[in-house]
Amino acid sequence: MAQKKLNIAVAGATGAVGNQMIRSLEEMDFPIQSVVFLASKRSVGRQLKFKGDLIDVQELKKDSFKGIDIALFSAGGGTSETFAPWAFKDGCVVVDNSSAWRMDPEVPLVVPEVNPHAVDRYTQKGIIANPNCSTIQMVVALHPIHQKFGIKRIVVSTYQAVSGTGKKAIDELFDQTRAMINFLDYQNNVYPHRIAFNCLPHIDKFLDNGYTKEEMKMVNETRKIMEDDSITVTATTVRVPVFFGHSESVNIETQEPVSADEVKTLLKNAPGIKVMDDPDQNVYPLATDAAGQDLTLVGRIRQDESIPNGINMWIVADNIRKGAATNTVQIAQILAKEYL
Ligand code: NAP
Ligand code: 12T
Repeated sequence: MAQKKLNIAVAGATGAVGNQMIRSLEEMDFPIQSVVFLASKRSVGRQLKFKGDLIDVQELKKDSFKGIDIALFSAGGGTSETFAPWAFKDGCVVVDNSSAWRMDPEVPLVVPEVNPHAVDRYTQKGIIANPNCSTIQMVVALHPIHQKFGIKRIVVSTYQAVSGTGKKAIDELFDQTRAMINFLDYQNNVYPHRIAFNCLPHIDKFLDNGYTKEEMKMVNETRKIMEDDSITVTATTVRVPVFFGHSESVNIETQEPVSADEVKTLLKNAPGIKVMDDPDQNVYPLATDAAGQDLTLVGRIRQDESIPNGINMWIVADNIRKGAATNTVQIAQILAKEYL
């Protein structure tokens, strides 16, 4: 039977993530009847391309969701908080990219390679949350290891691209880099310090415990997606002068003994992953390999020789694709195929 075609809205369509959502809907051949592109008042009058047609951008309003089956949201946390309940009132399911709803016990938090079954709880609030970008790529790589060897503890440090912060941050890295190499003055507008030729151990707000919100998202979201509160996680999240692609150094301690070769074999056969691990040939995943494609890349897989059951690895993905837009469209695909 042919799949039912759906009416889809993209809220935040003019942003870095929204633009990729539109491209992913096209690339992944989503079953579409109609599309509506929503953004702020500022964008009214703009047009965006979809499958060769030019579509007018409309202002996001409470009544934007009448007749819409699924709305993909990437217009900031406040916008999601305000508008997702209005969408639900009109029978529209929201797949939300912001952090607003992720830890709500009535909202499933889904990575299709890890917990696709959680989608079935979308009926409670009409919202499915898309996890944080750094968390998504980490759990894609760690879930198969957890299933087979049991992960006790995760220690992660991230090297995150500026595109995670949106269009203005992409411009800031570009403008500062150009200013620096021409010995000109530069401005810090998006980040509190210069990001060009620098590393900032600061992503999202600082909390009372000394961690940033981004670091605590990695702790809490990992446990929710892997459905195991016994896993302990500690994170340091760092912004680096890279445009696209988040990289992560990940150390795990497992319950069962595990070798680097076993992990390589396991991950080579796992969904959504490409192992790139041949140090003799200088093969390991780079942000430049990850950018523009949808797989999570894993390399530098090796024994942690400081503990009995430990592994180190390097995990890289396109933060705007698998970290945001692609994962969101994959969730919507599950909804379209199995629930709507
Ligand atoms: P961006 O490039 O700055 O784009 C922001 C988008 O939101 C634009 O389309 C903007 O419309 C729209 N918007 C802002 N305020 C609005 C309002 N009051 N009403 C309607 N639309 C509004 O940012 P981005 O990088 O695409 O990120 C967008 C959001 O996605 C973030 O705030 C975050 O919640 C989420 N995100 C999640 C992840 C993740 O880890 N999964 C990663 C990145 C981003 P205008 O063009 O009209 O201003
Ligand atoms: N501040 O949606 O700046 O949890 O890279 C994702 C990325 C928040 C989020 C970033 C952020 C999120 C960033």
